[in-house]
Amino acid sequence: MTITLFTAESSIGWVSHIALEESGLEYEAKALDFSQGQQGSAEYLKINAKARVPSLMVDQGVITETPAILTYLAQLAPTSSLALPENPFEQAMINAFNLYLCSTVHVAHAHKHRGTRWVDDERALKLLTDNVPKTMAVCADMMENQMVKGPWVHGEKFSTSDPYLYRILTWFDADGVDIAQYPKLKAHRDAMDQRESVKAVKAFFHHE
Ligand SMILES: N[C@@H](CCC(=O)N[C@@H](CS)C(=O)NCC(=O)O)C(=O)O
Repeated sequence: MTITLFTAESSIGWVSHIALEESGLEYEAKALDFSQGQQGSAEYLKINAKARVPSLMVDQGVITETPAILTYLAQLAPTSSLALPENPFEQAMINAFNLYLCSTVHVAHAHKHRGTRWVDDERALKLLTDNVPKTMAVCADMMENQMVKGPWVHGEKFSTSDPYLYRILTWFDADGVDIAQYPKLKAHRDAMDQRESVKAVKAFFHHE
């Protein structure tokens, strides 16, 4: 099977990219240039009409939405670090965490640069942006105190939640959240930085 990931440098596409590296599957990554508006090009809209990344193109079609891509990759690579637990409750915990990141934390972050998705009034836009350090800190508190077990999100076993949390944590500094206030989250980001999968994605984008 041919697997192609459409991603972009400053995007949530990193999560699927790191997961592909963890999976051991063969794939190709293609980076869109947001500064050129390539996500809205006629060619890309045929792949993903939502004009967003990531999109994962496989033989059967195109998968969008990070949690869906992660579950798919975990099922394709059952002997990798992404492997889903057999226990349905443990699977639900992974889904619940990934969906919290998708529906709440990523959306809180998007208020910083993508506020025009919701409002066009200048003052309303400024209020949305100004609120980002506060709303992201609420999410950080929730993850630190209620969700992340450590060393990985769900405890001793790595899962798809770990690349996802990592990407969100890389946004903390720019979002005005001091990660030093969150020991478990800080340790998680540091541990992920040591993984070969993360180093490979950084190298792809010529980071560090
Ligand atoms: N819910 C989607 C969100 C995808 C998304 O919002 N991607 C952003 C990058 S972080 C994007 O493609 N933005 C392009 C734009 O807004 O024009 C997912 O989790 O995959």
